Amino acid sequence: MSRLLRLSESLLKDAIERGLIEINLYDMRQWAHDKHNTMDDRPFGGGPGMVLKVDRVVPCVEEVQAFSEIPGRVVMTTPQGRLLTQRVVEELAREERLIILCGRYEGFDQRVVDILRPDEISIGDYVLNGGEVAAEVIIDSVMRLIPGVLGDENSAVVDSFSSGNRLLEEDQYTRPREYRGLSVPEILLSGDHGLVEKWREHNRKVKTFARRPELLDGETSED
Ligand code: 6GU
Repeated sequence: MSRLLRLSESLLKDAIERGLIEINLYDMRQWAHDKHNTMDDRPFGGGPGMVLKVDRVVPCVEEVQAFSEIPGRVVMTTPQGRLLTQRVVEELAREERLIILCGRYEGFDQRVVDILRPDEISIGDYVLNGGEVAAEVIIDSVMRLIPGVLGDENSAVVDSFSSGNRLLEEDQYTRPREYRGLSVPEILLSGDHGLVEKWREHNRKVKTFARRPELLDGETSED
């Protein structure tokens, strides 16, 4: 539950207090009505690990959906899901309500997917112990696109990876002008805004070409 505390930090806390977003956390174990609160069981066919039970998870999600008139889009965090990109984040941010289902250690019985038809999402090609971190990543990235959440309405628009911007951000500098023999590029001190913008654009392109050339290919598989 300590993860929940992170949700109350800064930007998110502020957005909640201002009524811009609402976040509720539910423990699926509350829907396990047997005396041991069993949520998972051994997989049919054998093998390691445990499987989250369909007759626990489905009633839980359906009940949570019924708490509001808007059933909400069900998102499931899973390494088998489609990759979370800014495009996907923008798509999720358009939803009125999201229900993020996250498993821990174990996977879900396939019938959870068959019944709830969740939007299965992975946050990257690496292994996490549980979906909570992934859920937090989803919340963080989606939240900042909700109008009013960020102080500056424009700041989300110019970010790297927002729609229409497939370049990495340029190098940034502030005072001092020189530190350990490293100087700030002269152009940034010139006061010539046109020249500064040209430098930034060039810097973004060079940086993107060096680090993430695939971003310059234009249309990618997720477009
Ligand atoms: Cl969404 N969940 C888990 N458990 N591992 C992951 C992931 C999600 N995305 C990448 N690895």
